[in-house]
Amino acid sequence: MLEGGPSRTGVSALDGLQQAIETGDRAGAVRLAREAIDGNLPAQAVLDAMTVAMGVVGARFQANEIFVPEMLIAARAMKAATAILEPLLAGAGIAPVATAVIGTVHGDLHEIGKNLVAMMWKGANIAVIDLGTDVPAAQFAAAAREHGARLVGVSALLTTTMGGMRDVVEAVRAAGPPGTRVIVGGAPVTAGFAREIGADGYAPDGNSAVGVALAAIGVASR
Ligand code: B1M
Repeated sequence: MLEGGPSRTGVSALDGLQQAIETGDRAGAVRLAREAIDGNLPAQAVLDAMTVAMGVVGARFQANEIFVPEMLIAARAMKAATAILEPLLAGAGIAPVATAVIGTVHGDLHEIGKNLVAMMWKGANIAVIDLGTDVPAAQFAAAAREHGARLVGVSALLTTTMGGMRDVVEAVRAAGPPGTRVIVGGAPVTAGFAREIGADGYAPDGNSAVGVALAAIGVASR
C-alpha cells in the first residue's frame, strides 16, 4: 500500500534528531539533520522536530529534572543543526527588498528563535543585520540608522525582559530612520502586548514573521 508523508527512515531520522537535541548531542544532531535533508525531508519538518525538542527541554527544566547547563548544551546542539538548514532557506534574490536589524532584547540571552526569524527573513530576500543577544534599546536604533533599515526585529523569551521591547520601540521612533517598522516576537509575547507597546507587528513564529514584516513595509508576499 502506498502512503503519503515521510518514509519510516525519515520519521526515525526525525525522532533521532529530536532525541539528539534533547540530550545535547551536538555531533549527532548535525549528522541527523544532514541525513534528514539528504533524505529529502522538508526543511520545515526538520525544524519542527528540533523545536519540539526544545519544548521538551524547557518542560524538563521547569520540572527541575535538568538545569541551566543542560538547557545550554541542548541549545548549542540546535544552533549547530539549524545551520544545516540555512542554505536551504536562504533567498536567491538579486537585490534585497529591504534591510532589517534584528536582536534579542536587553538582559535576554535566548537566541535560537531570533536566529530562525533572521533565517526566514533572509529566505524572503530581506538583508539581515544580526545584533545578537542582550542588545540595549539604543543599539537597535543606532544600527537601524547606520544600515538604513526599514525593519527592526526584537525577540524576547523571558517575562522579565519583554518589557524592554517598549524601550526599543521608543528608541527607534526617537532616533531610528523615519518610518522604520518594529516587529516583535518570542514565547511570552502576545499580539495584545505588541499593540500595548506600540510595535508595528507581532509574529508568533518564524514563518509568520515573514508575512508580518513584508506587510509592515508594504511589500506583497510571494
Ligand atoms: Co531559558 N528559559 N533561561 N535558556 N530557555 C526558557 C525561555 C523558559 C520558558 C524555560 C522554562 O522555565 N520552561 C524560562 C522562561 C520563563 C519565563 O520567563 N516565562 C527560561 C528561564 C527561566 C531561563 C533562565 C532565567 C534560567 C536561569 O538562569 N535560572 C536563564 C535566563 C538567561 C538570560 O537570558 N538572561 C535562561 C537561560 C537559558 C540558556 C542560556 C541556558 C538557553 C538559551 C541558549 C541560547 O539561546 N543560545 C535557554 C534555553 C535553551 C531555553 C528553552 C529551553 C528553549 C528556548 C528555545 O531556544 N526555544 C526555553 C523553554 C522553551 O522555549 N520551551 C527556555 C526554541 C525556539 C525555536 O523557540 O525561542 O520560542 P523560541 O522562538 C520561536 C517563537 O517564540 C518565535 O519564533 C521562533 C520560531 O518559531 N519568535 C519570534 C522568537 N523571536 C521572535 C521574533 C520575532 C517573531 C517571532 O520577530 C522579530
